[in-house]
Amino acid sequence: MRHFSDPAQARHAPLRELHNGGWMDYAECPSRLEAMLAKLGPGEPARDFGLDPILAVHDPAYVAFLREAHALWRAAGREGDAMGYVFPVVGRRPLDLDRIDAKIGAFSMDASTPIAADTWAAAYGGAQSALTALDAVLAGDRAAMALCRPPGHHCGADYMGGYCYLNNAAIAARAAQARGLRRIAILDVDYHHGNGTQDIFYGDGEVLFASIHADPKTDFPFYWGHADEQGEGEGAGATLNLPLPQGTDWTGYAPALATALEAVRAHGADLLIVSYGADTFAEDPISHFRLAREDYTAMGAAIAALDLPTLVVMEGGYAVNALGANVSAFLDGIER
Ligand code: Q9C
Ligand code: ZN
Repeated sequence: MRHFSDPAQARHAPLRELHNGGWMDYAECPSRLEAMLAKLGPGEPARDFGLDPILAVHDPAYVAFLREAHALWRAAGREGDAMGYVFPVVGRRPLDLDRIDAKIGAFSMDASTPIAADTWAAAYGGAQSALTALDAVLAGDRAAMALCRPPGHHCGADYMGGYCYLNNAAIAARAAQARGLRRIAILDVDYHHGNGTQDIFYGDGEVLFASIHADPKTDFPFYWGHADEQGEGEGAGATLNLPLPQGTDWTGYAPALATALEAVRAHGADLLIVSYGADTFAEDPISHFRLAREDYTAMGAAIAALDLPTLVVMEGGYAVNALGANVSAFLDGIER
């Protein structure tokens, strides 16, 4: 299977994140990309499809903010990474506020998504990787992988969060629709619920969002991903959340996967987009499932049995030393 990435994706390098009230090294680190490339080989470079496919998902004011945030931070006399500390939980509205701290809060859902000097370049490169891999699938490849980093599934149309700035899976889904594919399924197997992707397609009956993730009662992002969230309006029934308890291993995971795959089949999708996270791995440092490497091959094979054109988009996975092998195991399964 061909894979795609952009060298700019390695330039996003926040130093630290707020974790349970203290500072820790930033888990979503540049060496994640290096680790995948070391195992999978250099792959192919992303081509530049421009801003339009990004703006088909994300609010222009949010994109403008992402592009200027770090410069505004520096202009305010700050050092290091731009981070917010005030969030308009109630009454968020388009106030025209100039102070960088006000802008960050308005465009974020958490304080664990810092903006460093090259964050925009990396996020932009990752989105282009997703679009390039999509192009390979639309040109006839049965499957292709975008080694996106930073990841995308936590950010919505106008907010960042959970290490995510641009929603690569959503951008690819909308681009596929612009090229004539109507019915699309997004299967999210990252450890965390893909709240941003869910938000973007919540009222859209053409795009199924099915997610298997740690129960948000115990895990980030807490406020999304509960089983009773099933879509609204035209999208009613086109969101499927399958939360699982901490400690879940393949025995508990496989039935949920079968349920999700049955929903994808029933949706009648022309294209499958997989938001793949390797943070379900037993040794992941910030997560609490117990999948083993060979489980990723079984997961890939079960997905491949759908026999749908498949775009795989990288999300999380923080056991960096195991990341390349875990991604590779998953792709082996898809290629069976
Ligand atoms: N200790 C993805 O896997 N953690 N994002 C917040 C808490 C955020 C994970 C800090 C985890 C986000 C794409
Ligand atoms: Zn995750």
